[in-house]
Amino acid sequence: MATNKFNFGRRARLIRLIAFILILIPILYLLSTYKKDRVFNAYLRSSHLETPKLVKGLGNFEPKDNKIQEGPGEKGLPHYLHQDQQNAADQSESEYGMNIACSDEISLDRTIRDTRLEECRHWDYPANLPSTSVIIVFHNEGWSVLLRTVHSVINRTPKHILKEILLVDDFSDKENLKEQLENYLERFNGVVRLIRNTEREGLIRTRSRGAKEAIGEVIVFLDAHCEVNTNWLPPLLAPIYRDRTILTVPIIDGINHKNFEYRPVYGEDRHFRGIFEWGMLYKENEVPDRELNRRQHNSEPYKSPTHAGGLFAVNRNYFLELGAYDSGLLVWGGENFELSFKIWQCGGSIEWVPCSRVGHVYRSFMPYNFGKLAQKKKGPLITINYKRVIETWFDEKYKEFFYTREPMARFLDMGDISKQLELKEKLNCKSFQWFMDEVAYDVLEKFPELPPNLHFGELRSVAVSKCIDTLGHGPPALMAIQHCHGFGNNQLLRLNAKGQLGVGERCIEADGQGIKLAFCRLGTVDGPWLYDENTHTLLHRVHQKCMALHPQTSHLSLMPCDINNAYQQWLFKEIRPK
Ligand code: LR7
Ligand code: MN
Repeated sequence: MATNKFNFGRRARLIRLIAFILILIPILYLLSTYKKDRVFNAYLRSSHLETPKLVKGLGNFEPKDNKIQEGPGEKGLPHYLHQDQQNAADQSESEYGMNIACSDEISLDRTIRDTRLEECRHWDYPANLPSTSVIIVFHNEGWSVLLRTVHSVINRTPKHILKEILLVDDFSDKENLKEQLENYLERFNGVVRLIRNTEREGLIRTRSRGAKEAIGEVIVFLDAHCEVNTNWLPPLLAPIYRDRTILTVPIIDGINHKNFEYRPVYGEDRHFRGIFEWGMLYKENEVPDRELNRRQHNSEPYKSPTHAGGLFAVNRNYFLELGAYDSGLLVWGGENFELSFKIWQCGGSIEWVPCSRVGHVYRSFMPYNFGKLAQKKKGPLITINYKRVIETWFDEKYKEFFYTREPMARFLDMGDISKQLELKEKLNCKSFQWFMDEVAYDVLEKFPELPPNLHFGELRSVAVSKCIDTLGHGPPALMAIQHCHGFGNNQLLRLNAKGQLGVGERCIEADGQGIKLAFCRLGTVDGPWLYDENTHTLLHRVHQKCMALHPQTSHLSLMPCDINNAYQQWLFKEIRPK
């Protein structure tokens, strides 16, 4: 019995031991493989993360191997066509504003240079980032450029975050964007969705439509000629994950419209942010120290007053709660300001994200017209858009700066903005002054408040009854004299109370060669000119000479003043939009 008992006890222990080992083996095996799996480890590290964390090794979403490929345009290098392809190149450039013939020879999956700061490779981001719809609106884009945008997103975005790519066709009429495009997209197994407008809506309304149709929690807008860079999306999503009222903007690299070279617009570690001048031209300015120093690491996001407009991420519901874009804005322009002012003044914020980089093709010119929407309007559409935006979001004082810089805008019909004002009221939005003081404090440094205009309109020579004209040239260029057309534009001059004579955002100055279009000195609003309303002469106070027209050559220059000489007499004639 005793032996039996002993035997039984020993056997039971043995069985327990074997069972224990049997259970342990798979556990040990699993642990050893998990150890090898960096993604799982990273997941363990970061699933609890609320905010990104700088780590020693590679960040959790970094690609493990960098693809090496050979071929035209690989690594983002420029690609040059052969001499005998010049015709095709020229033709596509005049059709699309970019060299599609060159793009056609470059792989849709080409590699590009990683242009990020080195530090960017070492951030862990929260693992459960919000699902994302990438929305790309397009009107008559070149095939290979549009599809390279799609391919780059597919290739460089973690699958589990990318809910869909939503293509919204704004009534293109190019043949290859019809059935051929639908067939091509089938290979993406439903990840890429295509919807089409039944009439031309312009990019602004088309984006709002895309936002409504999207199914992701976050929406990211891209122009239809972009290439996203390594690990571009997680850093854009991380701030939104923390706070749904943050709109994030990637740093935009340039893709050359002739040879498709991919390269950063600015040097490596200087940070820029979006501002504006008083005619509402978009500008970029080095980020003030006050903002930079708020951060711990140089690759962290920083706040920006505004952004270029095309590329950004935002929580979809938040965007829709803000009314998406003002639907009264037509086709192109100003929507970036509308959204920026709205977000900032109504409690949200905008961050630029150095670790997210996206390339964009800057075209040589705009290859499309504004369609029927523009024909219904009197005056330039973009200025009408700006007027809607400033009338909604600016305080009275700042509205005056806009009208001083764009005198004809006062007379433009901007339509009804009561819905926008209601929204501003409802959301209890702050004043523009608050925005200028707390967010856009670098704007007034660059573009000080504008003294009122003493005169604006065309400047007509008494002697020949023709007008001063820039001929559309950029500075530095000689000013010319032309038949007066009454539309303003290159003939719309203004003289302010501090003696600055300007056309658009440029200034008119004089030197030994003649009367010239020049860059206004940054941060100043004064100038040398004095107009005498009795003698109609324009005195240059520094040179103590007057603006004169040469009777034979029509050259404009400074001459010793002679108030009785009709070639030195000038009349400002106010003009109205036609
Ligand atoms: O009627 C149109 N319908 C469209 O769908 C006109 C255009 N589009 C599409 C077009 O195919 C493209 O995909 O809309 C997108 C933007 O149009 P672009 O590329 O002609 O605009 P852009 O790059 O010249 O201009 C910038 O300013 C615009 C103002 O309304 C938009 O905000 C653009 O998105 C914006 N682009 C960028 O911010 C990229 C960086 C450029 C800079 C600085
Ligand atoms: Mn663009």
